[in-house]
Amino acid sequence: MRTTVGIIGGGPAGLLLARFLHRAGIDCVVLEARTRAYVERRQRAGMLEQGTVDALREAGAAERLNAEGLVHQGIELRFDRERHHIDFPTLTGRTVTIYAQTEIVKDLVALQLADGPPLLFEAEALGIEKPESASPVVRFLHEGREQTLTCDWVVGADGFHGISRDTFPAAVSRTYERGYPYSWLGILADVAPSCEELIYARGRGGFALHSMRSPHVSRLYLQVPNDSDPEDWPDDRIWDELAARFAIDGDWTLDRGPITAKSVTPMRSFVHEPMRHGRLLLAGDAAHIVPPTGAKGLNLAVSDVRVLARAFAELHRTGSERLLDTYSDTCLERVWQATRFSYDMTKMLHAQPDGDAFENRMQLARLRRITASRHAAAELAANYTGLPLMT
Ligand code: RFL
Ligand code: PHB
Repeated sequence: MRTTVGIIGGGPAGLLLARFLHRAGIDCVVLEARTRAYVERRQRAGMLEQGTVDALREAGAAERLNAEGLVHQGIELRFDRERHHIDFPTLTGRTVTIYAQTEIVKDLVALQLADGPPLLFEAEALGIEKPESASPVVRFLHEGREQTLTCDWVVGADGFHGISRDTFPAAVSRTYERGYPYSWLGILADVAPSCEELIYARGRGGFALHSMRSPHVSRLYLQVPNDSDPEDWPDDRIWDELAARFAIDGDWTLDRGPITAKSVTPMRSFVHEPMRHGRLLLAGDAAHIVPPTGAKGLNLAVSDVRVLARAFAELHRTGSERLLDTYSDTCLERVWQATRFSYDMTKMLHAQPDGDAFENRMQLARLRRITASRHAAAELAANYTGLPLMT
């Protein structure tokens, strides 16, 4: 097989890039290791920046998002049994939209299979040969045999555990990493959300987040120690702990319902530099991951893809590689800003396992500043709703 752009990974980054390329008249092939059912069911992100919504519209993939996405005007911060509303339109003129990653993936897969370039499921990339040459080759396993895809360019959109990043020679790779001493226990529940907007709570026992998937389905997260076993968290224990962490002085109750999914996710910050080597370009989680407290992972994957799609379109139109040459630097500017914001939000809202009294005071002082100062609130709102693309 031969194509112009070989895309490894059929997550949001790879699928959205394929849509953009298809619309620009550039041919590509997407290789996805898992089955369609698996990628459409993987529970992950839910909060979309305005720029992400705009990108999905530009790609012609927003029909259901336009009808079903829930537009939110802000978030609520809870601490010290108080609630504080951060109003995005007043502070930034922007809003955010709740629409599940599972639904974005379903929409993109359906479009791709209907009229897009090839998308192969159960096609696992094994290696990328000659990324420095004009014709890199992807070796992959499909229908029981090893096959090859010869490309002009290869995009590694194969997530944090993919193979693309490891193709960079050690001499050119620089990695930056930070672990955190806590994880998130995430649940999906068949119950109407108990709030209109997302609630980020710094409770006594630790962090909790109330999000949602639809007017009938709630998505909630609880800070738990690393290596926690979901089996140790029967449903009643989860609801009791969530209720305690969201508790405020005044009227508010957390409605409970049947829990339909439960999983534990560790938290990590990771950045790989550069994002390009020869004719191999990384996009999304393959190059960088952030703890989910700032809701930035999917949004960063989408902004990488916007920059990349523009660069390929310019190459196709004019023959210039100028935007491909600046791709890595352009994306990394934004990646580091999102990494900083995710780190700050994580540090501000999670209980320190060692109960550091000084750190606790620092967290409260930061939260008090945000709720007391319009400038401090505007800074949070600008980052949360998404910094502009730096092109
Ligand atoms: P993905 O989604 O991991 O997709 C990569 C795809 O590549 C495939 N693959 C391979 N295919 C072929 N050959 C190989 N050798 C392959 N190796 C891997 C995989 O099967 C997969 O289909 O990466 P992508 O596209 O870069 O997208 C990134 C996002 O998924 C991720 O950043 C977000 O989910 C992060 N995230 C959030 N981001 C937000 O912007 N807002 C949120 O509210 C938000 N909440 C979250 C999150 C992530 C979470 N978890 C589980 C880590 C909440 C959670 C709990
Ligand atoms: C989600 O809805 O899954 C979600 C929302 C906001 C976050 C993280 C996850 O910060």
